[in-house]
Amino acid sequence: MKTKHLFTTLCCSGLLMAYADQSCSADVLFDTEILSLNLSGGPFPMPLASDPGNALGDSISGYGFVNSSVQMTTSSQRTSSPGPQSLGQACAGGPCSGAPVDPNALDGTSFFVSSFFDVYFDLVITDVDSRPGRDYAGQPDGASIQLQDVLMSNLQSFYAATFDKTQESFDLLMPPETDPHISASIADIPLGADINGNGTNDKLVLPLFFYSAWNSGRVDTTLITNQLWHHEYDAGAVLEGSVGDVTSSGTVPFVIGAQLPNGLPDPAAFGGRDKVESKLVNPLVPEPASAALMGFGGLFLIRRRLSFRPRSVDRPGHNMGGRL
Ligand SMILES: [Ca+2]
Ligand SMILES: [Ca+2]
Repeated sequence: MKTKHLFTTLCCSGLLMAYADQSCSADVLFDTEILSLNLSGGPFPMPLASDPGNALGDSISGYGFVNSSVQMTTSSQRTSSPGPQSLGQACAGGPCSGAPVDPNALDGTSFFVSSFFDVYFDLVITDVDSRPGRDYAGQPDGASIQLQDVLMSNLQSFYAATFDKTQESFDLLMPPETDPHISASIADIPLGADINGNGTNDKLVLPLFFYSAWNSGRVDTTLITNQLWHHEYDAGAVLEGSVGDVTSSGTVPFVIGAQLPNGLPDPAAFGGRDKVESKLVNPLVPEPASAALMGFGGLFLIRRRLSFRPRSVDRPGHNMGGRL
């Protein structure tokens, strides 16, 4: 996988020497899924009104701006005909072989973590602009546009974390707010209409999605000890995009959300409470005590099998036409 290859290259190159010594000797791999996004905010000026003559005075290339509220959810959250899941992986150390991990041995180890998600999301963009002429092309005032199953692949974050055997997902997930997930791909969404009236249908392009899990307000839950966790957190995001002819690379820019003075997404502008699931891929090295117990259990099982051998039993799952 392209992203996994990047993990390995980064980890084992001189670029990350501070972490390489420890993290290249072991790896911890998680399968992840964004279970829910509940991002909302606005109003944001969206270039979705038809204004070829610039009657509104501030239109660009025939696209007029309409103040709009925006809601973003994962496509898998839809109650009616849910869309694809938003899956990902997070690799601490590497190369991520999925070899057995021993939480006791790794406790306190510094790792460099690389995380990605392929996000399928739905956007609902609603006209909240009551000014004359500020309506979506061909729509009445107050209309909503729904865009479903938009794919933003390879949303990536790289960050440092320290393995803690007492914490959910060993404290390796989610990244700190200062290391947002950032898109490494472009979502291209045909709108099926010619907004600026130049004879060519238009599309909405989203080249940048910038997504931060806030440090405060995190609630992590263990579902299965050292194997499965849920992470709930406050999030902020910025989506930068443009609207233009399907034949162009986009002409009129827009921004959903806003950046704080330090450059991070402002959750007050476009944010919400989101949830991620993480599942350990590596098998766990058994605790010495439970390993011994398993040994005794195995012996007991063998003794039982030996003692029951003379009896014939029905085995419906392996029925070969008669009694075994
Ligand atoms: Ca309107
Ligand atoms: Ca057009």
